[in-house]
Amino acid sequence: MNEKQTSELTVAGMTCGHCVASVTEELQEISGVNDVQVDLATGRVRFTAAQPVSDAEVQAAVEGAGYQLA
Ligand SMILES: [Cu+2]
Repeated sequence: MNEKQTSELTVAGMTCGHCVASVTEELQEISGVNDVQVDLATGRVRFTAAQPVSDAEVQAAVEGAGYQLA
């Protein structure tokens, strides 16, 4: 019923593939989120979600991984 929504954000402080994996994993734990794509060089993160995801959930996930929204 709901259309997939694409979100984009920028995460500060990622330096390697492990950082990318951590952020990806945390975001995927938000219900409805999939297709998380992280560009390490720019910090840009894109994901699609099958249901609305709040900014607070995204921020909590990023911070839970140990990073900050830029
Ligand atoms: Cu790292």
